[in-house]
Amino acid sequence: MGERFDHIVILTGAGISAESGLDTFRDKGRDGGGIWSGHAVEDVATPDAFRRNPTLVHNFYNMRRRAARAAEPNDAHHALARLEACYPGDVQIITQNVDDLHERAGSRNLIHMHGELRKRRCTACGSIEISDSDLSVHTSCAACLTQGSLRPHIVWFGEIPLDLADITRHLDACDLFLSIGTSGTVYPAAGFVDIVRQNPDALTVELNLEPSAGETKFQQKIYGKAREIVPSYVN
Ligand code: BV8
Repeated sequence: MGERFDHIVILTGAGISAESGLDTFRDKGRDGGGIWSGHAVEDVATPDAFRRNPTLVHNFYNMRRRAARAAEPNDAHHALARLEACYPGDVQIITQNVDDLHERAGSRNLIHMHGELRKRRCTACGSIEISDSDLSVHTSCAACLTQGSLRPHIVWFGEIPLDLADITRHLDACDLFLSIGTSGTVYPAAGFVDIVRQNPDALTVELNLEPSAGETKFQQKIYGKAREIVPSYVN
């Protein structure tokens, strides 16, 4: 990155974790590209699916929580953590991912706009707990002891993403916007680049395996595997 920026905002998606072995949503992953045991992610990651079949949805997230725990951050995660530690300007990551690979690589300025696999929320008392254990309809809330009231602290389709006001403040102040490993298919995240482009002095860059749905909105585009193109771009 030749020139000097004051506020770097980095949006990450499932593609940055792909080389850590975590399936993406829409690629031809091990489970056939966004399909989980015969269910489209959009059909499992919804409040209605949870109401209809909580055990199916718990199992979906239990499987992904175990996979995330077994995965390791890759060179792309480490490059972003180094950038935050060493760069003279502000570096803020906004991730759509629910794994904790950015944290485990050392990133601290991090917003999980779609929640986190390691957190569960009680629908009875609202408390949020951190735990790596499986969730089921028999699990009790540690705070209010209600059985079966816990749900993954994950933003499902049709639910409002977390920390949007904070995110908008970062996007308004941003002079470099990097979009890494996302297909640009889910809103409002896919529309963040439009907010940044309202500032004519901001530079927008897409780093992805292939052009995303929003590729024409970016001034610069770099295609390849995140663990190769991200370290070479940010170092
Ligand atoms: C909202 C957590 C209102 C869950 C996720 C009808 C009804 C209700 C809503 C809607 C509707 N129609 C449209 C909507 C809006 C909806 C939406 O956008 N739907 C889409 C399908 C059209 N959005 C919502 O519902 C959102 N909420 O709208 O609320 C509102 C909003 C604002 C203010 C007030 C009210 C909530 C959406 C959140 C859903 N939860 N995740 C979970 O993880 O289980 S979404 C999930 O998919 C991700 O979090 C991410 O956001 C999204 C896209 O995934 P990506 O990360 O991009 O991954 P993908 O597989 O798609 O792409 C991977 C990319 O990586 C590819 O481009 C690939 O080329 C690249 N790649 C692969 N390997 C590599 C690589 N790149 C580099 N290196 C590699 N090695």
